[in-house]
Amino acid sequence: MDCIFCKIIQKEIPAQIVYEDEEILAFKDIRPMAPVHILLIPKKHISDISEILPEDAGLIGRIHLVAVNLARELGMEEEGFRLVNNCKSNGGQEVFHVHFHLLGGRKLGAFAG
Ligand code: D5M
Repeated sequence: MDCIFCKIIQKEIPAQIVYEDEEILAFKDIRPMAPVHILLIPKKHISDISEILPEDAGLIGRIHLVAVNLARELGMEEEGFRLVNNCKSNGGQEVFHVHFHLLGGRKLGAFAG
């Protein structure tokens, strides 16, 4: 499969991995928009959030739990952070393997897009 994030999961291309379990991977974004910018992905290839199925609900929920745990570990719990998903063209999605951006470490601007 010609998916850059699947290649990161398979360790075919390098990434700065900050968390991994059987079904989730988190790694630093290559183009950081904030002092903390981590991408969280399911190892299962799902092209975008509009493709999730009822059976993916637990997986998507666990990704959010991992994001919050990472935010806590990185000292962002008190001041807060942002967790973002971009979906398809109008949402600004560039990589078609569903992912969540965990952003923080500074005061982020109002989200207008
Ligand atoms: O965001 C896609 C994000 O993926 C964007 O912030 C850059 C990041 N990206 C692309 N390739 C890599 C690699 N190889 N490592 C780490 N991060 C990467 P989107 O929501 O699709 O616009």
